[in-house]
Amino acid sequence: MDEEKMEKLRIQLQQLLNETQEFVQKIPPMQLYAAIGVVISTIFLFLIIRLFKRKSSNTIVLTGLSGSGKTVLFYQLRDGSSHLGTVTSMEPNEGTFVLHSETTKQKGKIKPVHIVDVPGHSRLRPKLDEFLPQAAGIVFVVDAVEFLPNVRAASEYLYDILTKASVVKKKIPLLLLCNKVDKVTAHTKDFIRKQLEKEIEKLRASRTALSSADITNEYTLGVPGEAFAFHQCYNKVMVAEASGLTGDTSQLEQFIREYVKA
Ligand SMILES: Nc1nc2c(ncn2[C@@H]2O[C@H](COP(=O)(O)OP(=O)(O)O)[C@@H](O)[C@H]2O)c(=O)[nH]1
Ligand SMILES: [Mg+2]
Repeated sequence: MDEEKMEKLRIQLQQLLNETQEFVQKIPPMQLYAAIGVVISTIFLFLIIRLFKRKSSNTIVLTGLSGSGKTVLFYQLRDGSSHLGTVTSMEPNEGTFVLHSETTKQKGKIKPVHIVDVPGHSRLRPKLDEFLPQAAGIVFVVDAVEFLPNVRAASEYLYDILTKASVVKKKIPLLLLCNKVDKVTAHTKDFIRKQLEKEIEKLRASRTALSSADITNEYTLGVPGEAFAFHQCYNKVMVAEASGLTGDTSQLEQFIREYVKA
């Protein structure tokens, strides 16, 4: 029975092959060559496009003053837990992983994110220059509760980042992340944005007053004659809220996945 079927199939295949052969022979050779030419050049074009399309970065730099909650956020993104009590702030935490909230989806198909948590400690800031040039996005974490006592320091740090050549030239998007919103005393993100803009405005005035030899910042910020606002930056600056402690990191994850496509 089975052999009979196989034989039938074989004959059918042979017939199909013969018909195809006849068909191809009937096509004028010029047309055939043209068709082959089109196929080959299309393949070629695809290869060239692939070659020139630079491998997009998957690095997200988490930074901000010490105590703002970067390390807790890092663990929350990686493990879905804050690892409270085991957290130290002297070493950069670094890892390449699929976000914890994504692990329930088809894991193999999701592109991992390389996340670097660069401590805000001034001694470690050179670390930032190492990671910024390859960043797909920067997350600047701000403590929304203890915000006012730190506004000056935070603005200085943010100013330095926003005037770095690597950030300006590559237009690396920055997310101002107001963290610890689980506390009722947390300031709103609009308040934080406005205060930071005001502080940066003051910094800008004092820094441009310095003699040009003293200016270490590579680019100037904002529009001359206008009060500073984040929308004047060459790179996109967005504001969002989070709580690393309670695992409320959806806006942060949205930012990450906008710039590191899954
Ligand atoms: N209430 C609250 N506390 C937080 C939150 N995230 C971090 N903290 C606390 O803030 C402190 C500093 O956190 P850490 O992640 O070490 O900050 P880092 O120095 O920026 O890495 C720790 O005591 C955390 O428990 C948060 O979302 N809400
Ligand atoms: Mg830390």
